[in-house]
Amino acid sequence: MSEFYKGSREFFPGIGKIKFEGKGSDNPLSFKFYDENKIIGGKTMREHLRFSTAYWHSFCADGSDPFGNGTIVHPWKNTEEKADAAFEFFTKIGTPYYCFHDIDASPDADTVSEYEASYKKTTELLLARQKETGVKLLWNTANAFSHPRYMNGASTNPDFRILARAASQVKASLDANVMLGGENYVFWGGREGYTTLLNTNMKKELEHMAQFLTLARDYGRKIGFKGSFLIEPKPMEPSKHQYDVDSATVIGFLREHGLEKDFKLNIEANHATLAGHSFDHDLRVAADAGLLGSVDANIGDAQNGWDTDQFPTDVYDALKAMMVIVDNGGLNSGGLNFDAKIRRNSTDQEDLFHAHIGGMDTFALALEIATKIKDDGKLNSMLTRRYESFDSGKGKEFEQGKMTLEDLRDFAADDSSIPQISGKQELIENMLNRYMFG
Ligand code: XUL
Ligand code: CO
Repeated sequence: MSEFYKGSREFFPGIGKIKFEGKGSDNPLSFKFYDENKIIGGKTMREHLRFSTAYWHSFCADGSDPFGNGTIVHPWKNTEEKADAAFEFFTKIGTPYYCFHDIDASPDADTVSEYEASYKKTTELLLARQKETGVKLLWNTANAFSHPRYMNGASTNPDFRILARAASQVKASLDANVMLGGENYVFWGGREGYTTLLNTNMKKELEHMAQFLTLARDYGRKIGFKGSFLIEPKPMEPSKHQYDVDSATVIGFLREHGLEKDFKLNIEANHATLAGHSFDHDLRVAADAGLLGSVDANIGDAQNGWDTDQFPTDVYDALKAMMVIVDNGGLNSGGLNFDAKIRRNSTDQEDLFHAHIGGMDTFALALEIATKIKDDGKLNSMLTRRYESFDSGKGKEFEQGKMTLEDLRDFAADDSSIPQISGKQELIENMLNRYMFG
Protein backbone atom coordinates (compact mmCIF):
# COMPACT_ATOMS: atom_id res chain seq x y z
CA MET A 1 0.00 0.00 0.00
CA SER A 2 1.23 3.47 -0.89
CA GLU A 3 2.28 5.71 1.98
CA PHE A 4 -0.19 8.29 0.77
CA TYR A 5 -3.59 8.42 -0.88
CA LYS A 6 -3.61 8.70 -4.65
CA GLY A 7 -6.96 9.27 -6.33
CA SER A 8 -7.76 9.75 -9.99
CA ARG A 9 -4.22 11.10 -10.43
CA GLU A 10 -1.40 12.50 -8.33
CA PHE A 11 -1.98 16.22 -7.70
CA PHE A 12 1.30 16.94 -5.89
CA PRO A 13 3.73 14.95 -8.06
CA GLY A 14 7.35 14.71 -7.02
CA ILE A 15 6.54 15.14 -3.32
CA GLY A 16 6.25 11.99 -1.22
CA LYS A 17 5.22 11.39 2.37
CA ILE A 18 6.85 14.01 4.59
CA LYS A 19 8.92 12.28 7.25
CA PHE A 20 10.62 13.19 10.49
CA GLU A 21 14.35 13.51 9.83
CA GLY A 22 15.40 15.56 12.85
CA LYS A 23 17.04 18.95 13.18
CA GLY A 24 20.26 17.80 11.52
CA SER A 25 18.53 17.16 8.21
CA ASP A 26 19.10 19.48 5.26
CA ASN A 27 16.00 18.19 3.48
CA PRO A 28 13.52 21.09 3.51
CA LEU A 29 10.66 18.66 2.85
CA SER A 30 11.08 16.88 6.18
CA PHE A 31 10.09 17.51 9.78
CA LYS A 32 12.87 18.71 12.02
CA PHE A 33 10.90 18.62 15.30
CA TYR A 34 7.52 16.98 14.66
CA ASP A 35 8.04 13.26 15.26
CA GLU A 36 4.46 11.99 15.28
CA ASN A 37 5.26 8.81 17.21
CA LYS A 38 7.46 10.39 19.87
CA ILE A 39 5.97 9.88 23.32
CA ILE A 40 5.67 12.91 25.55
CA GLY A 41 4.00 12.47 28.91
CA GLY A 42 2.42 9.16 27.93
CA LYS A 43 0.94 10.32 24.61
CA THR A 44 2.37 10.62 21.11
CA MET A 45 3.00 14.02 19.58
CA ARG A 46 0.31 13.17 17.08
CA GLU A 47 -2.22 12.61 19.89
CA HIS A 48 -1.22 15.78 21.72
CA LEU A 49 -1.25 18.14 18.77
CA ARG A 50 -4.14 16.76 16.68
CA PHE A 51 -3.15 18.77 13.61
CA SER A 52 -5.72 19.61 10.99
CA THR A 53 -5.53 21.04 7.46
CA ALA A 54 -8.09 23.68 6.41
CA TYR A 55 -9.85 22.84 3.14
CA TRP A 56 -10.62 26.46 2.30
CA HIS A 57 -7.13 27.92 2.49
CA SER A 58 -5.34 24.91 1.07
CA PHE A 59 -7.57 23.79 -1.79
CA CYS A 60 -9.90 26.73 -2.56
CA ALA A 61 -8.01 29.99 -1.99
CA ASP A 62 -6.19 31.27 -5.05
CA GLY A 63 -4.15 34.12 -3.58
CA SER A 64 -6.58 36.86 -4.66
CA ASP A 65 -6.87 39.94 -2.46
CA PRO A 66 -8.99 43.14 -2.67
CA PHE A 67 -6.43 44.59 -5.08
CA GLY A 68 -5.70 41.71 -7.40
CA ASN A 69 -6.84 38.52 -9.02
CA GLY A 70 -5.71 35.07 -8.03
CA THR A 71 -2.11 34.04 -8.50
CA ILE A 72 -2.30 30.39 -7.48
CA VAL A 73 -3.58 27.98 -10.13
CA HIS A 74 -4.86 24.67 -8.77
CA PRO A 75 -4.77 21.61 -11.02
CA TRP A 76 -8.01 20.12 -9.64
CA LYS A 77 -11.11 21.07 -11.59
CA ASN A 78 -14.16 19.61 -9.82
CA THR A 79 -15.47 18.40 -6.47
CA GLU A 80 -14.04 14.90 -6.80
CA GLU A 81 -10.60 16.02 -7.97
CA LYS A 82 -10.46 18.59 -5.18
CA ALA A 83 -11.28 15.89 -2.60
CA ASP A 84 -8.66 13.60 -4.12
CA ALA A 85 -6.05 16.36 -3.97
CA ALA A 86 -7.05 17.16 -0.38
CA PHE A 87 -6.72 13.57 0.84
CA GLU A 88 -3.45 13.15 -1.06
CA PHE A 89 -2.18 16.23 0.75
CA PHE A 90 -3.47 15.17 4.21
CA THR A 91 -1.75 11.80 3.90
CA LYS A 92 1.49 13.22 2.49
CA ILE A 93 1.82 15.90 5.16
CA GLY A 94 0.41 13.67 7.92
CA THR A 95 -2.29 15.86 9.47
CA PRO A 96 -4.70 13.33 11.04
CA TYR A 97 -7.66 15.75 10.76
CA TYR A 98 -9.22 18.21 8.34
CA CYS A 99 -11.86 20.96 8.53
CA PHE A 100 -14.15 22.41 5.88
CA HIS A 101 -17.02 24.80 5.15
CA ASP A 102 -19.95 23.30 3.22
CA ILE A 103 -19.18 25.18 0.01
CA ASP A 104 -15.41 24.62 0.19
CA ALA A 105 -15.97 20.96 -0.54
CA SER A 106 -19.37 20.91 -2.18
CA PRO A 107 -20.84 23.21 -4.85
CA ASP A 108 -23.26 25.95 -3.78
CA ALA A 109 -26.66 26.13 -5.52
CA ASP A 110 -29.54 28.55 -5.88
CA THR A 111 -32.13 26.29 -4.32
CA VAL A 112 -31.95 24.56 -0.96
CA SER A 113 -32.82 21.17 -2.41
CA GLU A 114 -30.12 21.32 -5.11
CA TYR A 115 -27.58 22.39 -2.50
CA GLU A 116 -28.64 19.55 -0.17
CA ALA A 117 -28.49 16.95 -2.92
CA SER A 118 -24.97 17.82 -3.97
CA TYR A 119 -23.82 18.16 -0.34
CA LYS A 120 -25.08 14.64 0.33
CA LYS A 121 -23.11 13.29 -2.63
CA THR A 122 -19.99 15.16 -1.52
CA THR A 123 -20.39 13.79 2.00
CA GLU A 124 -20.48 10.26 0.66
CA LEU A 125 -17.33 11.00 -1.33
CA LEU A 126 -15.57 12.44 1.72
CA LEU A 127 -16.67 9.51 3.85
CA ALA A 128 -15.19 7.07 1.33
CA ARG A 129 -11.89 9.02 1.35
CA GLN A 130 -11.88 9.10 5.17
CA LYS A 131 -12.33 5.33 5.26
CA GLU A 132 -9.57 4.77 2.71
CA THR A 133 -7.06 6.96 4.56
CA GLY A 134 -8.03 7.05 8.25
CA VAL A 135 -8.05 10.88 8.13
CA LYS A 136 -10.83 12.25 10.37
CA LEU A 137 -13.05 15.32 10.48
CA LEU A 138 -12.07 17.72 13.27
CA TRP A 139 -14.97 20.03 12.41
CA ASN A 140 -17.06 21.41 9.61
CA THR A 141 -19.10 24.58 9.39
CA ALA A 142 -21.53 26.43 7.14
CA ASN A 143 -20.30 29.36 5.10
CA ALA A 144 -23.09 31.87 5.76
CA PHE A 145 -21.00 34.94 4.98
CA SER A 146 -19.72 34.80 1.36
CA HIS A 147 -22.94 34.76 -0.64
CA PRO A 148 -24.48 38.22 -1.29
CA ARG A 149 -27.68 37.11 0.46
CA TYR A 150 -25.73 37.26 3.74
CA MET A 151 -24.64 40.88 3.32
CA ASN A 152 -26.78 41.86 6.35
CA GLY A 153 -25.87 38.79 8.39
CA ALA A 154 -27.10 35.21 8.70
CA SER A 155 -28.72 34.36 12.06
CA THR A 156 -28.68 38.11 12.86
CA ASN A 157 -30.14 39.19 9.52
CA PRO A 158 -33.06 41.62 9.85
CA ASP A 159 -34.89 39.51 7.23
CA PHE A 160 -36.28 36.26 8.66
CA ARG A 161 -36.13 34.59 5.22
CA ILE A 162 -32.33 34.91 5.16
CA LEU A 163 -32.07 33.55 8.70
CA ALA A 164 -34.05 30.49 7.59
CA ARG A 165 -31.81 30.04 4.54
CA ALA A 166 -28.74 30.09 6.82
CA ALA A 167 -30.48 27.50 9.01
CA SER A 168 -30.84 25.21 5.99
CA GLN A 169 -27.05 25.31 5.55
CA VAL A 170 -26.42 24.60 9.23
CA LYS A 171 -28.89 21.70 9.17
CA ALA A 172 -27.24 20.17 6.10
CA SER A 173 -23.79 20.70 7.62
CA LEU A 174 -24.82 18.97 10.85
CA ASP A 175 -26.21 16.07 8.78
CA ALA A 176 -22.84 15.87 6.99
CA ASN A 177 -20.97 16.10 10.29
CA VAL A 178 -22.81 13.16 11.80
CA MET A 179 -22.28 11.06 8.65
CA LEU A 180 -18.57 11.86 8.72
CA GLY A 181 -18.13 11.31 12.47
CA GLY A 182 -17.03 14.92 13.05
CA GLU A 183 -15.64 15.61 16.50
CA ASN A 184 -16.81 19.24 16.68
CA TYR A 185 -19.02 21.66 14.79
CA VAL A 186 -18.02 25.33 14.35
CA PHE A 187 -19.92 28.61 14.12
CA TRP A 188 -17.93 31.62 12.97
CA GLY A 189 -20.12 34.66 12.57
CA GLY A 190 -18.34 36.57 9.84
CA ARG A 191 -21.33 38.81 9.19
CA GLU A 192 -23.03 38.43 12.57
CA GLY A 193 -22.51 42.03 13.59
CA TYR A 194 -23.20 45.49 12.28
CA THR A 195 -21.82 48.34 10.22
CA THR A 196 -23.79 51.07 11.99
CA LEU A 197 -26.00 51.04 15.07
CA LEU A 198 -28.22 53.60 13.30
CA ASN A 199 -29.94 50.77 11.41
CA THR A 200 -29.38 47.95 13.90
CA ASN A 201 -31.48 46.57 16.74
CA MET A 202 -28.59 44.89 18.51
CA LYS A 203 -30.71 43.35 21.29
CA LYS A 204 -33.04 41.69 18.79
CA GLU A 205 -30.15 40.41 16.66
CA LEU A 206 -28.39 38.87 19.64
CA GLU A 207 -31.59 37.18 20.77
CA HIS A 208 -32.06 35.78 17.27
CA MET A 209 -28.51 34.48 17.25
CA ALA A 210 -29.06 32.73 20.60
CA GLN A 211 -32.32 31.19 19.40
CA PHE A 212 -30.68 30.05 16.17
CA LEU A 213 -27.80 28.41 18.06
CA THR A 214 -30.27 26.76 20.45
CA LEU A 215 -32.16 25.23 17.52
CA ALA A 216 -28.90 24.05 15.94
CA ARG A 217 -27.87 22.49 19.26
CA ASP A 218 -31.23 20.74 19.62
CA TYR A 219 -31.16 19.43 16.06
CA GLY A 220 -27.54 18.25 16.36
CA ARG A 221 -28.25 16.36 19.58
CA LYS A 222 -31.43 14.89 18.04
CA ILE A 223 -29.53 13.38 15.12
CA GLY A 224 -26.79 11.99 17.34
CA PHE A 225 -24.04 14.63 17.26
CA LYS A 226 -22.02 13.95 20.41
CA GLY A 227 -19.16 16.39 19.95
CA SER A 228 -18.74 20.02 20.97
CA PHE A 229 -20.38 22.94 19.25
CA LEU A 230 -17.76 25.65 18.98
CA ILE A 231 -18.04 29.42 18.61
CA GLU A 232 -15.03 31.12 17.05
CA PRO A 233 -14.59 34.65 18.40
CA LYS A 234 -13.44 37.49 16.14
CA PRO A 235 -13.99 41.20 16.75
CA MET A 236 -14.24 42.49 13.18
CA GLU A 237 -13.49 41.73 9.52
CA PRO A 238 -15.56 41.36 7.47
CA SER A 239 -18.12 43.13 9.72
CA LYS A 240 -17.07 46.42 11.26
CA HIS A 241 -18.19 45.03 14.61
CA GLN A 242 -18.76 41.31 15.12
CA TYR A 243 -20.83 40.19 18.10
CA ASP A 244 -18.46 37.34 19.05
CA VAL A 245 -15.69 39.82 19.90
CA ASP A 246 -13.41 37.68 22.03
CA SER A 247 -13.38 34.78 24.50
CA ALA A 248 -14.79 36.80 27.37
CA THR A 249 -17.66 38.20 25.30
CA VAL A 250 -18.62 34.79 23.92
CA ILE A 251 -18.47 33.13 27.34
CA GLY A 252 -20.85 35.78 28.72
CA PHE A 253 -23.21 35.25 25.78
CA LEU A 254 -23.20 31.45 26.14
CA ARG A 255 -23.91 31.66 29.86
CA GLU A 256 -26.63 34.27 29.38
CA HIS A 257 -28.44 31.95 27.00
CA GLY A 258 -27.82 28.61 28.75
CA LEU A 259 -25.59 27.27 25.97
CA GLU A 260 -22.40 26.69 27.97
CA LYS A 261 -22.97 22.95 28.43
CA ASP A 262 -22.95 22.22 24.70
CA PHE A 263 -20.77 25.00 23.32
CA LYS A 264 -17.09 25.68 23.73
CA LEU A 265 -14.72 28.10 22.01
CA ASN A 266 -12.51 27.76 18.97
CA ILE A 267 -9.70 30.23 19.56
CA GLU A 268 -7.84 31.66 16.57
CA ALA A 269 -4.53 33.42 17.19
CA ASN A 270 -5.02 36.18 14.63
CA HIS A 271 -8.57 36.86 15.90
CA ALA A 272 -7.30 37.30 19.46
CA THR A 273 -4.70 39.80 18.28
CA LEU A 274 -7.33 41.68 16.22
CA ALA A 275 -9.30 42.00 19.47
CA GLY A 276 -6.29 43.65 21.09
CA HIS A 277 -5.34 40.57 23.09
CA SER A 278 -2.57 38.03 22.78
CA PHE A 279 -3.22 34.47 21.58
CA ASP A 280 -2.48 33.06 25.02
CA HIS A 281 -4.81 35.59 26.66
CA ASP A 282 -7.87 34.35 24.79
CA LEU A 283 -6.82 30.74 25.31
CA ARG A 284 -6.40 31.37 29.02
CA VAL A 285 -9.82 33.05 29.36
CA ALA A 286 -11.47 30.08 27.60
CA ALA A 287 -9.50 27.48 29.58
CA ASP A 288 -10.27 29.14 32.92
CA ALA A 289 -13.98 28.96 32.08
CA GLY A 290 -13.65 25.26 31.22
CA LEU A 291 -14.64 26.16 27.65
CA LEU A 292 -11.46 25.73 25.62
CA GLY A 293 -12.64 23.64 22.68
CA SER A 294 -10.23 23.88 19.79
CA VAL A 295 -7.64 26.13 18.17
CA ASP A 296 -7.25 27.77 14.77
CA ALA A 297 -3.48 27.97 14.67
CA ASN A 298 -2.07 30.86 12.68
CA ILE A 299 -0.35 34.17 13.25
CA GLY A 300 -0.93 37.77 12.22
CA ASP A 301 1.56 40.35 11.04
CA ALA A 302 2.94 42.74 13.63
CA GLN A 303 2.61 45.74 11.28
CA ASN A 304 -0.82 44.95 9.82
CA GLY A 305 -4.10 45.32 11.64
CA TRP A 306 -5.97 42.67 9.71
CA ASP A 307 -6.44 38.93 9.60
CA THR A 308 -3.43 37.87 7.52
CA ASP A 309 -3.86 34.18 8.45
CA GLN A 310 -0.17 33.32 8.18
CA PHE A 311 1.24 29.95 9.10
CA PRO A 312 2.56 30.00 12.66
CA THR A 313 6.36 30.09 12.80
CA ASP A 314 6.88 32.15 15.96
CA VAL A 315 7.96 29.57 18.55
CA TYR A 316 7.71 32.06 21.42
CA ASP A 317 4.05 32.81 20.63
CA ALA A 318 3.29 29.12 20.11
CA LEU A 319 5.05 28.24 23.37
CA LYS A 320 2.90 30.63 25.37
CA ALA A 321 -0.17 29.07 23.73
CA MET A 322 1.02 25.52 24.41
CA MET A 323 1.69 26.41 28.05
CA VAL A 324 -2.03 27.13 28.41
CA ILE A 325 -3.02 24.03 26.43
CA VAL A 326 -0.71 21.71 28.40
CA ASP A 327 -1.98 23.25 31.64
CA ASN A 328 -5.53 22.58 30.37
CA GLY A 329 -4.67 18.88 30.03
CA GLY A 330 -4.75 19.13 26.23
CA LEU A 331 -7.56 19.94 23.84
CA ASN A 332 -9.82 16.90 24.35
CA SER A 333 -11.91 16.63 21.18
CA GLY A 334 -10.33 19.80 19.73
CA GLY A 335 -7.15 20.12 17.73
CA LEU A 336 -4.73 22.53 16.11
CA ASN A 337 -6.27 23.47 12.80
CA PHE A 338 -4.07 25.50 10.47
CA ASP A 339 -6.50 28.25 9.56
CA ALA A 340 -3.66 29.72 7.56
CA LYS A 341 -2.84 30.41 3.95
CA ILE A 342 0.30 30.63 1.93
CA ARG A 343 1.14 34.12 0.71
CA ARG A 344 -0.18 35.44 -2.59
CA ASN A 345 3.31 35.25 -4.04
CA SER A 346 4.01 31.71 -2.78
CA THR A 347 3.01 30.07 -6.01
CA ASP A 348 4.90 26.76 -6.11
CA GLN A 349 2.96 23.63 -5.17
CA GLU A 350 5.58 22.71 -2.61
CA ASP A 351 4.94 25.98 -0.74
CA LEU A 352 1.83 24.42 0.85
CA PHE A 353 4.10 21.68 2.23
CA HIS A 354 6.72 24.12 3.52
CA ALA A 355 3.93 26.09 5.21
CA HIS A 356 2.50 23.07 7.04
CA ILE A 357 5.94 21.70 7.91
CA GLY A 358 6.79 25.06 9.51
CA GLY A 359 3.53 25.18 11.47
CA MET A 360 3.79 21.58 12.65
CA ASP A 361 7.45 21.89 13.64
CA THR A 362 6.69 25.14 15.49
CA PHE A 363 3.96 23.55 17.62
CA ALA A 364 5.99 20.36 18.15
CA LEU A 365 8.84 22.47 19.56
CA ALA A 366 6.36 24.44 21.64
CA LEU A 367 4.83 21.23 23.02
CA GLU A 368 8.27 19.88 24.01
CA ILE A 369 9.29 23.10 25.73
CA ALA A 370 5.92 23.60 27.45
CA THR A 371 6.12 20.03 28.80
CA LYS A 372 9.69 20.64 30.02
CA ILE A 373 8.54 23.80 31.81
CA LYS A 374 5.65 21.97 33.42
CA ASP A 375 7.76 19.00 34.52
CA ASP A 376 10.48 21.28 35.88
CA GLY A 377 7.82 23.02 37.99
CA LYS A 378 9.87 26.18 38.75
CA LEU A 379 7.61 28.62 36.95
CA ASN A 380 4.55 27.01 38.42
CA SER A 381 5.87 27.23 41.96
CA MET A 382 6.77 30.91 41.42
CA LEU A 383 3.19 31.46 40.31
CA THR A 384 1.79 29.62 43.34
CA ARG A 385 4.09 31.54 45.70
CA ARG A 386 2.91 34.86 44.28
CA TYR A 387 -0.55 34.22 45.76
CA GLU A 388 0.58 32.54 49.00
CA SER A 389 -0.98 35.27 51.18
CA PHE A 390 -4.33 33.69 50.28
CA ASP A 391 -3.24 30.20 51.35
CA SER A 392 -3.77 30.67 55.08
CA GLY A 393 -5.06 33.05 57.74
CA LYS A 394 -7.23 35.98 56.76
CA GLY A 395 -6.40 35.66 53.04
CA LYS A 396 -7.83 32.17 53.03
CA GLU A 397 -10.90 33.35 54.97
CA PHE A 398 -11.42 36.05 52.31
CA GLU A 399 -11.31 33.46 49.50
CA GLN A 400 -13.78 31.32 51.42
CA GLY A 401 -16.20 34.23 51.64
CA LYS A 402 -15.84 34.46 55.40
CA MET A 403 -14.85 38.13 55.62
CA THR A 404 -16.80 41.34 55.33
CA LEU A 405 -15.57 44.65 53.96
CA GLU A 406 -15.27 45.88 57.56
CA ASP A 407 -13.13 42.83 58.43
CA LEU A 408 -10.80 43.74 55.57
CA ARG A 409 -10.57 47.29 56.86
CA ASP A 410 -9.75 46.09 60.37
CA PHE A 411 -7.11 43.71 59.06
CA ALA A 412 -5.51 46.53 57.04
CA ALA A 413 -5.55 48.84 60.07
CA ASP A 414 -3.56 46.29 62.12
CA ASP A 415 -1.09 45.54 59.33
CA SER A 416 1.43 48.38 59.45
CA SER A 417 4.33 47.06 57.39
CA ILE A 418 3.36 45.56 54.08
CA PRO A 419 6.46 44.32 52.21
CA GLN A 420 6.99 45.18 48.55
CA ILE A 421 6.95 41.95 46.50
CA SER A 422 8.49 41.92 43.04
CA GLY A 423 6.55 40.43 40.11
CA LYS A 424 9.88 39.09 38.70
CA GLN A 425 8.83 39.53 35.08
CA GLU A 426 12.34 39.92 33.65
CA LEU A 427 13.63 36.89 35.55
CA ILE A 428 10.73 34.80 34.24
CA GLU A 429 11.29 35.97 30.67
CA ASN A 430 14.95 35.02 30.96
CA MET A 431 13.98 31.61 32.32
CA LEU A 432 11.69 31.11 29.34
CA ASN A 433 14.55 31.86 26.95
CA ARG A 434 16.71 29.34 28.76
CA TYR A 435 14.02 26.67 28.46
CA MET A 436 13.81 27.48 24.75
CA PHE A 437 17.46 27.82 23.85
CA GLY A 438 19.42 26.46 26.82
C1 XUL B 1 -12.29 33.61 9.34
C2 XUL B 1 -12.10 32.28 9.94
C3 XUL B 1 -12.95 31.19 9.39
C4 XUL B 1 -13.44 30.24 10.42
C5 XUL B 1 -14.43 29.24 9.90
O1 XUL B 1 -11.52 34.60 9.90
O2 XUL B 1 -11.27 32.10 10.79
O3 XUL B 1 -12.22 30.55 8.41
O4 XUL B 1 -12.40 29.54 11.02
O5 XUL B 1 -15.50 29.82 9.27
CO1 CO C 1 -10.71 30.41 11.88
